[in-house]
Amino acid sequence: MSKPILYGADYSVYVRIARMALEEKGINYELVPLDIFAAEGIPAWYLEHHPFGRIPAFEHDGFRLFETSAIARYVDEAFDGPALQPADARGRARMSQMTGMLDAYGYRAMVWDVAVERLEKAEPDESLIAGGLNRAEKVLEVMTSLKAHGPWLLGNQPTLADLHAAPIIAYFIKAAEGSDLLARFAAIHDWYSRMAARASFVGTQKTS
Ligand SMILES: N[C@@H](CCC(=O)N[C@@H](CS)C(=O)NCC(=O)O)C(=O)O
Repeated sequence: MSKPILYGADYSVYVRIARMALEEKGINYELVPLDIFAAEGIPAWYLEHHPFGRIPAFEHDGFRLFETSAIARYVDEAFDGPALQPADARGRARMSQMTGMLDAYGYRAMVWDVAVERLEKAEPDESLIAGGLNRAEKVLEVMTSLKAHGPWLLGNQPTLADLHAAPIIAYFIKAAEGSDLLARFAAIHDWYSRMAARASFVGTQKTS
């Protein structure tokens, strides 16, 4: 079988989630650079890989996928390496609940409304940041209540839920407000410190 290809950029939270899954499985893959925010726009050929023009997109032996959760699940199930999904139905349901919650309520609030707004805008919109922090607080509360006993979100085994959450939190805490808020949620703060030490996290940091 050929080497899987991931299209994307190292600044992207979602590309990092997919890359962390590939790294955790020990898969040799190719990252084809695709800058979604390039001044010249999205190349037309890429829309055949991702009709909505987002990153990442994935390809393996002619099998194409977009949507990070689908990519991560395929990576886990189609390749050898440590299992990244719980063996039991409730564990897998909890994992999907966590990743779905992060997509629906966490990503925009934490990454765009707080971190990007605070760090990349010449004149940040304070009301957007305040609203984002409110929604982020709720997400952290719910993560705390859903977190199982043990070092990882679902217990003793790292799963796709951990790989989904860590890059979102990493971006969020680039902003001081994000870092301060995370510090108030001890269980998630400690979990994040463990994630930040994993080779898959360290090896997928943005390089430039
Ligand atoms: N639902 C998509 C979300 C992917 C996504 O939003 N990626 C961001 C980068 S982290 C992107 O491509 N943004 C470009 C845009 O919003 O136009 C997935 O799970 O892969």
